[in-house]
Amino acid sequence: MSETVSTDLRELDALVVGAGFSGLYMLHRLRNTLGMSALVLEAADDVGGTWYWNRYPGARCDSESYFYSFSDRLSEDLLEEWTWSERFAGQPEILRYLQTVADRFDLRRDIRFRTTVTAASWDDDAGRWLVDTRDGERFAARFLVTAVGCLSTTNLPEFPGRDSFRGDSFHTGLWPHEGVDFTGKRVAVIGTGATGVQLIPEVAQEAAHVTVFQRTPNYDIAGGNHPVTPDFDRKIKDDYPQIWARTRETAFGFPYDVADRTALSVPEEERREIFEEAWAKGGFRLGTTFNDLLLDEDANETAAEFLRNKIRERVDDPEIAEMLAPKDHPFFTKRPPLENGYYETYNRDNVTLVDVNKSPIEAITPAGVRTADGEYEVDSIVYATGFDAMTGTLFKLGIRGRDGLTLAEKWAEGPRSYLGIATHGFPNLFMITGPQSPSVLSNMPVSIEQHVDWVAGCLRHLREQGVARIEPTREAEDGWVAHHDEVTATTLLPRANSWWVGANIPGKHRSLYPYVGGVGTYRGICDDVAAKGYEGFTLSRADVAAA
Ligand code: N01
Repeated sequence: MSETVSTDLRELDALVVGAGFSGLYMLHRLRNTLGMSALVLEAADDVGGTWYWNRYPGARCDSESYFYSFSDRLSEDLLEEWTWSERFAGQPEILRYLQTVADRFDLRRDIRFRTTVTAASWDDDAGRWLVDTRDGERFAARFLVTAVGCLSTTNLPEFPGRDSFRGDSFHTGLWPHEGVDFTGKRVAVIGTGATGVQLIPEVAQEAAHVTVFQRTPNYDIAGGNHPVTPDFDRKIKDDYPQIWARTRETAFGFPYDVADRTALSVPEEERREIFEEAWAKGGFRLGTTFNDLLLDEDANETAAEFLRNKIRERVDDPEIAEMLAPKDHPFFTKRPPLENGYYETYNRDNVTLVDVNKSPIEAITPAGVRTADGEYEVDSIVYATGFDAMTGTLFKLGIRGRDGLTLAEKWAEGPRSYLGIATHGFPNLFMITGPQSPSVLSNMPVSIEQHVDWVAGCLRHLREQGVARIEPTREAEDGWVAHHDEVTATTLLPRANSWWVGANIPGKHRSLYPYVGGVGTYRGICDDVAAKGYEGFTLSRADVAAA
């Protein structure tokens, strides 16, 4: 395949937006496997995506490092050579890993850094995408792949007076590279999701005082982080073929599956022991102890109460413990944070918890944060307020399809996709971990690899068949959306005001954005679509498309 460069328009086989896990692996497949001309456009000045931007204190992955990485699909040698230092690796180590991948596979030469995409329009006559950047550059490519991550557009709530604050403010998703010294400072932290829960214990050790503004308490699960021993590392490396095989078949992309038993089928004492055992192991295993925790309210309540009691055991002040113990939503209907010493942080003299559900934040003032109960004077504010997830960044790309409609317009009433990977009206567009795919309800690298490999297989098929255009049919898309909604309705997930359903962004359409049917099941569906010659897609040959 060819690449031609003219003075004002660079023509490629494929353009990829984003150089995190998805974009790096996509580029590797496009260029190194398929021999296509490909370019990645990346807003940052280095690779890493999420792990480039989220440098806040305590940032680490919540999946165990040994399976939060590329699998043998990328390189068996790299798996053997790379050794993680901690059970849950910190941000600097994961960023180093992604930089290593970029260097090892010589990816940087086809990544354009400091390049923000502002528009992408389908040119139906020429059968290509025209992509514009903030600096006025334009690129053309037959295929456009979004690899923008699911959590890459920050959510900064519009508190009245936000810009009047005299001190320093930070969003965790745009953390300064040089770090922040909170020594001796009075710090407000707004938000207690997975990010706040990682950050708060770290800042509390440094700051003079931390005031935490909590709107909804979460069911935080013990992380149980610890260094990786050489024995454990060797064992994992020896087991890798089985580990990866398991991650591809299980519900959440972890190498362990959900136990095949319901919570209430087990006597109370035995159930508690099962929870205790999972708790002691740490990480998301607690969510896999019974197969109906996400389906049945009574079953769910057993896990919820177990976790509330853990909070009560660890927090000295019973009133604060009750403030931290969630009662308004079932367990795992919001993403449970993993914590390492989070609850004990509230036993410190220099930490105050404020319930902004009871007395909401009314304004940010020059001196700090004002709630209905009074003003909290601080030197710094940390916004751990999350992201406009899954669609925020896709919409910002200004993607305009065949009929001139933007993706934001098409999805005004919620995402409509086929398999979460493509959408009718937008030919030759692939979305890595797009809405209505397992994405954020799974171990991300596993789902990323599955999508990238599926797209690469599809592009190979198109080339072999002389196909110039691929687009899902409206019927296939309607079918997928109906299936997605049907599976969603069997679960408790719609019950919570989570970012999974878009509830954190005022005005955002409420629906479950990721697909909850399970990683293994989903993979089977995608493979089946491919095996049937990309069933549900319209494939047009070059001569037909041009006619
Ligand atoms: O964001 P969040 P996050 N007034 O949206 C609160 C992933 N992650 O950055 O719950 C007051 O979860 C909001 O309150 P509420 C992971 O998938 C992964 O923490 O909406 N409060 C909540 O407490 C995670 O789920 C890792 O009522 C307001 C907080 O801000 C996702 O990223 C590590 C508010 C936002 O929590 C997002 O987590 C960390 C307002 N107006 C994160 N607006 C890894 O393991 C929002 N809040 C890789």
